[in-house]
Amino acid sequence: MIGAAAVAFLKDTLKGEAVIHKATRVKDLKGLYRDEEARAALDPDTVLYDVDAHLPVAEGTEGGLFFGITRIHPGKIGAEYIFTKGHFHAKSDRGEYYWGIEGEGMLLLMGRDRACRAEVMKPGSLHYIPAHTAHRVANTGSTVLSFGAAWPSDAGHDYEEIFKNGFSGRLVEEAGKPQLIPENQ
Ligand code: M6P
Ligand code: ZN
Repeated sequence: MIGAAAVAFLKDTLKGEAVIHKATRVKDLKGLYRDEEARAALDPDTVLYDVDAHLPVAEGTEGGLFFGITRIHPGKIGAEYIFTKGHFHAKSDRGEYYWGIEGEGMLLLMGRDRACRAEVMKPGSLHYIPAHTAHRVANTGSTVLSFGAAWPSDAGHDYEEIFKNGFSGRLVEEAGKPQLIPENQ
């Protein structure tokens, strides 16, 4: 039997069967920005980034894969570029791929030892996220940053650790350029 694919992947959107859409708003990022006052002053319902994800199996299924497209709005909260919450995987030994589609950004990678590094994201850049490594993306450009992701369906998300201890590096604008500033290393 020959059939049409159940999902369409068009540049930076996904449409079709088993595709979910999730928006993350100012109120979901409480305590994560260096300048909490600046965050709290914004409309809590403003969307900062959103994700289309193809989840063909139930979350937690061993041996499956998930695929997502994330779009992050440009801008800063205080001096810090708008970013994703960031997470370790709940099953910490699971890795992930990210790749740049449109716009400019930086991927922050932090190991369990809290050593932090950043990789430049741009259209066509491919990023391997090793196991046991927290990952967060910041939009350092002036247009929407979109990136793809593929991860194991049993990886899960551990946000708790990030809400508790944060990342050990922050991407802030200094003299008009992104700088990686160490924090709580
Ligand atoms: C990528 C994947 C998803 C993740 C999303 C947003 O699409 O890594 O698993 O949910 O980015 O990132 P976060 O969950 O850290 O807000
Ligand atoms: Zn992940």
